[in-house]
Amino acid sequence: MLDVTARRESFPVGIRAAVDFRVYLITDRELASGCGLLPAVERALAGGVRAVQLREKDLGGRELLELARKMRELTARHGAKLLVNDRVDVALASGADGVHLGESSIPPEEARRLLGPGRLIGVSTHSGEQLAAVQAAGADFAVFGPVYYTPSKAAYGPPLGVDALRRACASARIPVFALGGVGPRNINEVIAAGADGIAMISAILAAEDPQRAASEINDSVNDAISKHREGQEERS
Ligand code: TZP
Repeated sequence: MLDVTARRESFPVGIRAAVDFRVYLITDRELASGCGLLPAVERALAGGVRAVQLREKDLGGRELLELARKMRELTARHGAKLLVNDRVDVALASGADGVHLGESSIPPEEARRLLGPGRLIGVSTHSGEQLAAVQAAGADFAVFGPVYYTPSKAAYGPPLGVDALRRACASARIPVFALGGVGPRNINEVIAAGADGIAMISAILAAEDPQRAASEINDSVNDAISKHREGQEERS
């Protein structure tokens, strides 16, 4: 297995530069803390989040575009990336940095044809095979999960577990973000398993103070990555 530094160096140079975030915040306005979605995201950005996926699947195109434009304004102010779930048209119209595709979305190759080379394509995956397939199809990064039980999405089926994450990361040549029940308690575990970053909804958005939660999670991810790299250097 490649160590984490060698694995990262094996990523295409463009991907290493473009996927420059470690905490990927996914929106769900049903779960946003009392203050509402935009203020909660704004606090998360103030706490250090540098990538947001707008994922409000029940909104029609017009409403989603309106929200995407507001998110674009907020994320740009904080130097953060914005990806729109599933909707390439809304991503383009809002000036987002890219799109996030799921199993029922158009394939990554088609999204790339529409978006061009300069925008990001993230893809949700649930197995090592899917991860290999989306990598071959030109995805810039993958989200893998659910790793743990997640009360927010029991519909995603049983957790895949940390061993599945470890196996998927070991052969991936694009950054992998662990998703599903990921939060302060298990950041060290998913980073030690090889994840390049983490993705989450509730650990930040449903927190009483999304700014503090984001800032603590950001620090923990950075610490976990440094520790993991040091551990690997000592062993080699
Ligand atoms: N896909 C797999 S699990 C999940 C999605 C969108 C939800 C994760 O939510 P949380 O609150 O971070 O566990």
